[in-house]
Amino acid sequence: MTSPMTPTSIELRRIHLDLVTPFRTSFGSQSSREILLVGVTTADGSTGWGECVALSEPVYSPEYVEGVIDVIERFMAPVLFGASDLRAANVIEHLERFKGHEMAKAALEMAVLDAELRSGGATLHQRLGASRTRVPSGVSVGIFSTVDELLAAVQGYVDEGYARIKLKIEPGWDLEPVRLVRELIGPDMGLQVDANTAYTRADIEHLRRLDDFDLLLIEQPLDTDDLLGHRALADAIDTPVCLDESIESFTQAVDAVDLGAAEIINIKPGRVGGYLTAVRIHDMCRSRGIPVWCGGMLETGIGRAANCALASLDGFTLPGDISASTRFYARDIVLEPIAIVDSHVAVPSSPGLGYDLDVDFVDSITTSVQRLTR
Ligand code: OSB
Ligand code: MG
Repeated sequence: MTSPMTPTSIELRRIHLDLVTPFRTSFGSQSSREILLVGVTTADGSTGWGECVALSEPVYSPEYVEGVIDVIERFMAPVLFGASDLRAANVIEHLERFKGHEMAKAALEMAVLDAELRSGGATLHQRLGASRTRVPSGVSVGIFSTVDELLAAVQGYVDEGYARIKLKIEPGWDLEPVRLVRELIGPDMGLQVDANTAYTRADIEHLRRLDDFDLLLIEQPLDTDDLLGHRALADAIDTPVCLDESIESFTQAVDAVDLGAAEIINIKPGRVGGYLTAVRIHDMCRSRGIPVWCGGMLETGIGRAANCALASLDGFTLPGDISASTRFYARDIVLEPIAIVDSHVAVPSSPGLGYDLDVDFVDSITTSVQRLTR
């Protein structure tokens, strides 16, 4: 049992990173990433960092960077400063009064978890009780203006050693690109698609044509709140239906499985309110035979290291969106960038979430800092 801590300051640090190449999805195109880092320092002097997965705009989920800063500053930080028994395991409980804002809560829990693990000299991997020491690395490939550009990009990722490919799709960019990529990578490589809610129930017959390409899954084709639509789709097609945006809590995960709306779940710790809730969803899915995999949100090495530890749990039976740092960034903010060796990423073995910050580089890309104190 770890000893409780008293948080004395919380730092909200916004950084800006350019992407190595624009990333286009059905909800938009981005060429840079604004990321909120949340640092929690405790009375014993230890500091932990969390990486908030919120995007700059509320186009993937309702949360966005500026809103996260506001809700933490106005509501969440004061509650944590008032806590004398703070542990990673009760951060979510302390913040329970506040509805939603899972990404803000997750970032705070993540920072406290990092501080707790560091002061106890333990790794996240040990804390979660995971056994594997490396995880297969999948890559998420955006939408391009031409199929030639797409095929060149996919070939590049295959050459880098990625274990599976995920293609972003939308109406007008689905059957043909998927067919050509399947042809390019051959029948044995894992291939899946992600629509980020771009389709409607009227597209079920169309989406059934994806069954020809032996996909591992189709991720979030319909609206976030359309669980029954996903159930209808799952009944109509052979490709397994996987939910991402729809799952924002443990209860929603249980309901989606009960309803037959989720045959597979993409677990993103930031989206469900943290790593500890992510583990609960993993355990539930494992006991019910629902495969899970770890999603990504264009994280820096902080989130990537932690995702890697999470994905080393036994129920993560499908490759995650756990790519190398170089997939999105020329230079990562951690001293040891995440790299692919033999199609896998190694689970970090240093205390805490498993990274060491490149402090000077972080300073050089910081666009704003707020330091909240007790
Ligand atoms: O839907 O999985 C998604 C990135 C931002 C927001 C949503 C998604 C994604 C990705 C990128 O697909 C995954 C990654 O970080 O590798
Ligand atoms: Mg997705």
